[in-house]
Amino acid sequence: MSGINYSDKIPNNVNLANDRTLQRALEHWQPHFLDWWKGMGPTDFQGADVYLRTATSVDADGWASYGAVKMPDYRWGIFLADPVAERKIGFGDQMGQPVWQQVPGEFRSTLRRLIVTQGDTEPASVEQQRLLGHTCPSLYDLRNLFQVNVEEGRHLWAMVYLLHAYFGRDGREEAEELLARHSGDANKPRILTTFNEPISDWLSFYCFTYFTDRDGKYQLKSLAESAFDPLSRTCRFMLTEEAHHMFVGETGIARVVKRTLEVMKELGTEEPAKIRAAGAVDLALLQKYLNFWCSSSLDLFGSEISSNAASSFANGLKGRPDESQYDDHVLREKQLKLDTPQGAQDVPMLNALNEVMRESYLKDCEIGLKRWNRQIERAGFSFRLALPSTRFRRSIGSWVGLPVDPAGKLLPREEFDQRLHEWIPSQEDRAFVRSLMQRVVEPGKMAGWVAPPERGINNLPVDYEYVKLS
Ligand code: BYC
Repeated sequence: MSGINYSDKIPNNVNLANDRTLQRALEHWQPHFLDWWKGMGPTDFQGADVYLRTATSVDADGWASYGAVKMPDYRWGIFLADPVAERKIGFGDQMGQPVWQQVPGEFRSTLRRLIVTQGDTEPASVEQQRLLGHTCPSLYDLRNLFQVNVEEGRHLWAMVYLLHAYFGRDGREEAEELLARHSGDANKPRILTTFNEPISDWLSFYCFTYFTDRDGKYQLKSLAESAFDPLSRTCRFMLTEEAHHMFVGETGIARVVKRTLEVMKELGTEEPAKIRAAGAVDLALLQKYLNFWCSSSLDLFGSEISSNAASSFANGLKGRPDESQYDDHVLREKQLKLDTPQGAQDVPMLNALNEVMRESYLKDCEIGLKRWNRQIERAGFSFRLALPSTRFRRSIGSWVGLPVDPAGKLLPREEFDQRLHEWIPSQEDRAFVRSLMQRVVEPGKMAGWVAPPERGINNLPVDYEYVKLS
């Protein structure tokens, strides 16, 4: 990459043009990233012109520049939100002291682990979604998928920038490893379980962007509070992009609900078999997908009782989302009552922070549920969608592996095993959903199982040719 105009090729606000160390690290990593994108990114669409937004600066005009781009030519950039003058540490035992512009030696490995864990999820999600383009319900959806994919790629760049700029040789090695682990790979899987689940249909994609990207929002918000200022600024900018990903999920599920309600009205029935026969997703089936992805995403917050979370908070590495909304930012005196299989237990608040975060996440998840249920109510049907209990299907924490139903009730193991597919999709359910996934690529046309969106992207009409297939 020598002789390259860095600002043009790699839009950035980190002075890349004058930073030889960073340039050298990127010269090595960037070709590996492009190989990874071509090998593990969206299959067969590398030559298509996609109507994408690109971040070219962090201000209102530049963070979303729209235009037709071939994905391998996408300009993945490196951006930090503007610095806050004289920013002070906002929580933990060093509260009130100046934030750090460099990594303190004693927190080096913990910070690196947090950044690597965050970074690992970004390419993982692109890998999980790589085949979806073949079964897109419309060009509008196809474009949204690719927008999400290129931005997850940019979020990987954001974390790699931190590794390259602040963690020396081991940071460079970790950056290579981020391209070497692969979602679902038996030998070298991604770090967190949810990111090894296949996303082989669009209903899963909508659920993933609703639930799992929302976990991303909460994790990024908590890292945006960090005393390590470059991490805070990086995450703050990533959050502006994350909003669109959750929009794709929330409106995607709303469009599925809308179409299903139309079919239910046309046929005058709530019977799943008849709705399926008409080529729509019955609401009970949608509920199973919500149960699956919500419970899987709940695991991403870690254990309810966590000494890792306690020390990350006390040391100022990772705060609570929107830390300023709380009164007490040190938490040495507080306790939280936790609901465990052994009964209610008082736990030092510092050790219960994963749970605090999980609870605020769930409140945010409820917003979409309320909207979708309002649609159902207005259509005159009695079915209601709900979030599963936090005890259901847990793979980490005190409820791990216990036979609890989505209402939170502990069942005999045998009954739980027998009834599991009343609550999460069975092979048959998944096969049915896959059968609906027929590719629709005529501008303005939609697959039969999902309603059109209310509006297009960036004020363009819904029938705009968002992806020009080559
Ligand atoms: N799977 O003390 P514990 C996103 C490990 S999504 C496997 O309970 P802790 C995105 C844990 O590492 C946001 N392992 O939890 C969304 C620990 O291992 P060690 C991703 C797990 O450490 C869509 C041990 O179990 N960002 O951005 O307080 C598309 C005990 O852990 C899991 C982050 O996660 C799991 N689910 O918190 C694209 C932020 N959970 O250290 C992108 C960075 C825990 O004993 N990561 N473990 O070997 C963190 O903040 C924390 O590491 C965790 C866990 C929240 C993951």
